[in-house]
Amino acid sequence: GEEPKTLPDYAAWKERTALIVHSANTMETRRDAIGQGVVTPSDRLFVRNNLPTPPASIVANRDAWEVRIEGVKNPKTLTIGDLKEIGVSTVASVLQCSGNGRAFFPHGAGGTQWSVGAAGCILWTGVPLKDVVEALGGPVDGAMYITSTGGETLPEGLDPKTVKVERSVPTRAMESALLAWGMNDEPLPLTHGGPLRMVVPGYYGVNNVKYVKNVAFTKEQTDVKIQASSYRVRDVGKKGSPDQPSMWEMNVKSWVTSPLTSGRKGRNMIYGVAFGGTVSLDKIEVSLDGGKNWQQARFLGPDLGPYAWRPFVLAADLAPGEYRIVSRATDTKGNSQPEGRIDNERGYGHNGWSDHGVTVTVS
Ligand code: MSS
Repeated sequence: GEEPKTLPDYAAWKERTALIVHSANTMETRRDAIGQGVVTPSDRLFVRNNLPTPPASIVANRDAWEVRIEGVKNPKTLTIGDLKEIGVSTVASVLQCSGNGRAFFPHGAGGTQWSVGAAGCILWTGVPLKDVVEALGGPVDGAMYITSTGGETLPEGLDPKTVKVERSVPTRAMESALLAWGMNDEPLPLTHGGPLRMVVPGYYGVNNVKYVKNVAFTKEQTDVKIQASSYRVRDVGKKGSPDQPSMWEMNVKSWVTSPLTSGRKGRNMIYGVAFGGTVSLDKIEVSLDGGKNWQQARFLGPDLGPYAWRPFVLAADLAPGEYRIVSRATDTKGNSQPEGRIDNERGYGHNGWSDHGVTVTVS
């Protein structure tokens, strides 16, 4: 549809010119606004809400927000004030929507037509989940999943299971998960889940539950729709079901952020971003001829750890002409971006390098 001109109230503080506003619930960073920084400025970060944002009153007294921890030896309700006494850590991680890149699928995958901008690299500050769990006696025997519940008030008249934002991730995520109250060195904005958010570094956006009010160690995955049938990778035309892969660990990915359409003959600096999900990066290559020849590009700025993205740059001396510029990241386990995409009903997890390329005219 037509692009709405204004930002919704709850996101009015965002930098309008840096965003494509798809709807009142979905905004992505423009490709030319991603920049060359190691961290995405908060006012440029994409937004994706499945439900109306809770009222601002929930961030009026942040330290009083309560989260219930269950499925541990000593279940307990803790305030953010309590959490702050248990421990604190800061982790850089990429927040990326499962459907980032959906716009490139030719079958017209349903949902927001995200290009590359439903992603950003954020500094999250909070308490390591494993410290909280340890303080409460550890997980109950047989716990397989960490199940987090969002704090939205559910719309009336609907089956809660069809609308509730509740996500289960495997307990292996406990090593890096964080209950975060800070984002980019500021109190976590309501727009991004304040006062408290579950952060699962290297996992797709949906697992990073905002306004988290309940965290449970469970034997089974939750049976709510957003877990059981949504965010499942399946063939085009198939319905979602619990036996299909869930959108958990992100795959290795990169894209060029500049130039996007035109350049001047001579030296051009080609910029982009790359990340490996839960695995750190080994290298990033750039091709100026649509993938026939590759050159190794150089990472730019400090390495903020395995879950962060790395801006990259390649200096290229270009004669007038047309260039198909693509990038391909490889992680330290040897996983590389594929050339193509894996078609799937909802257009999830696209990391193919070909579709993410840009055609640049140099004159
Ligand atoms: N949480 C809650 N609570 N709610 C909602 O809705 N969403 C998801 C996550 N979390 C939600 C939550 C998603 S889906 C995403 S991406 C993310 O979040 C986003 O974020 P920001 O902050 O950006 O908005 Mo896809 O995979």
